Amino acid sequence: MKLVIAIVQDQDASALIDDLTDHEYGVTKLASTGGFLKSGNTTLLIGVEDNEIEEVLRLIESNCKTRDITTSLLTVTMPGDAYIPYPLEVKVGGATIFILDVEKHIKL
Ligand code: 2BA
Repeated sequence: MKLVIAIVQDQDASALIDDLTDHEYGVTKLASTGGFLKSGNTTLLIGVEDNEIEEVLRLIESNCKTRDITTSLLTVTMPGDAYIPYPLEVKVGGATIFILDVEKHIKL
């Protein structure tokens, strides 16, 4: 068994969860925050059998889009110690995925 940890954008989470649930995968949604942009994203925990990984990856790929996000995280220092926000464009997503081996799965 594997645990899929998928970090996705909030905008994609709902449709992805519906799609996973329709295909009878169990999923847990966690509210998370990206370290770089310091903005909200969604982390999904999905426990699956080894032979289901490919289908789960396909569902994630079909629901998660790559988006260009413009942020003003970068600042330029000006004379007199003034900081001017400088727009920075980053591509976010579709999804950041980790797949872990599960030693044991217990339901009590
Ligand atoms: P954030 O950390 O907020 O990163 C958002 C986007 O900013 C990233 O998109 C990437 O395009 C850019 N970015 C991140 N760190 C950067 C840096 N040091 N310099 C320049 N640009 C940078 P994604 O790669 O699609 O990542 C989306 C979210 O997935 C991340 O949000 C973070 O929450 C998570 N993530 C990505 N890689 C991870 C990792 N190795 N471990 C844990 N979480 C990760």
